[in-house]
Amino acid sequence: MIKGTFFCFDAHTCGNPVRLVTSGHPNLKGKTMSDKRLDFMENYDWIRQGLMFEPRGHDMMSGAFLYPPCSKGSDASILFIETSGCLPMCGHGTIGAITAALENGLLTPQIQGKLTIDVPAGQISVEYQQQDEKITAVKIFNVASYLAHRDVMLTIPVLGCLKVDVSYGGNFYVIVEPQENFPGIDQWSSEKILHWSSIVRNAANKALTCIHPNDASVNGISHVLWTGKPQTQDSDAANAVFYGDKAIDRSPCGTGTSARMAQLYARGELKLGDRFVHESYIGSQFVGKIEQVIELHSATGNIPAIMPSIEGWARVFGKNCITIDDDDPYAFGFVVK
Ligand code: PYC
Repeated sequence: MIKGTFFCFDAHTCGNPVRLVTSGHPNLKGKTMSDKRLDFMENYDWIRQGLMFEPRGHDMMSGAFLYPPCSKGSDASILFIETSGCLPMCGHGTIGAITAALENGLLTPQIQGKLTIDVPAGQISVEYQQQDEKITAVKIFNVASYLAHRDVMLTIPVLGCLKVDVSYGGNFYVIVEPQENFPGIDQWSSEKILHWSSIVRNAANKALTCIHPNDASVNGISHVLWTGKPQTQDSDAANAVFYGDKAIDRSPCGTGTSARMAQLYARGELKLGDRFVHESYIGSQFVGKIEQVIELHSATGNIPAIMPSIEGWARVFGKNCITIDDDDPYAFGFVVK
C-alpha cells in the first residue's frame, strides 16, 4: 500500500544536496517549529527515512519541508530532514530550499528580496538576489551562535590526544584544528576523515554536556568540523564537516560556518563586522560575516554570542515524484555500514 507520495525539487547548495518536498506534508502538532520538529521525529520519521536513505537518497542526502509561518511577521517555516535526523537548523538546506521555493512560486515574500523564516532553532532572516527567473544568491542571518566549550582534551584510542573546542551555530560542532595528531584536512583523505569523525563525536559527547540554554530539545554534538589549509587564496579558512554516519558536507556548511565564526570571535581571531570566506572540502565557498555581537540570555546567566550571516548559492536540477510503498522491502531505506 502506498503510504505517501512526495513531489520534490532536487537541488544542490554549493555541491551539497537539498530535496525540497512540496507535497505529502504531515499535519504537525505544536505552536513552534521546535515543537513540530519533535512531533515529526516521534510520529513521522518514516518519511525522513524513506526520502533520505538509499535507495531514494544517499549518505549525504538532506531535505526540507516548507510549512506556514509559526510566528508573527514570518513568511514561512522550514522543517529540515537529513540522514542523521531533523536538524534544528541547516544553512545549506535553507539556501537550497529558498532558491527552489522562490524559483517555483512556492513563496511570496511580503517584501521583495527579503524573507523571515521560522526554523526549529529560532527565527532567521533571509535576503536574496534574483536575476530574471533565477535566484543567484541567498544570505541567511542565522541564530545566535556561541563557543560552548574551549580547549577540551579528548583521548582517542590509536590516534592519541586531540584538543578541541565545541561551538554552536544552529547545531553543536566539535571543532578540530591542526595539531600533533591531526595534520589538517589537506593532509587527510576523505576515508580518514570519515573513519575518525564518529569516534571523535562519540568521545566528545561522552566528555561534554551540550544543551541549548533556551531550548533543551536542541542538545548533543551532531557534527565534527575538521579544519586545514584552504585550496584557494581568496578563502580565509577551510573545513570538512562530518554529519550523519558517513557524510562530509560538500558545501561549506552554514551552521558549521556560524559555529566556526563564533569560536574564532571568542578566541579573538575575528571581530565584529569581519568577512569570513569559508571553503568546503570540494572547494566551494560561503561568505560569512559577524553582523552583531550580543549576550544570549539564559536561566544560568548571559553567554557572549554573535549573530552571523552566511551567503551562498544553489541550483535546482530536477523534479521528482517519490512514492513510499510498504510493499517495497526497502520502503524506509537502508544504510550500508
Ligand atoms: O549547512 O548547516 C548546514 C549543514 C548542516 C549539515 C549539513 N549542512
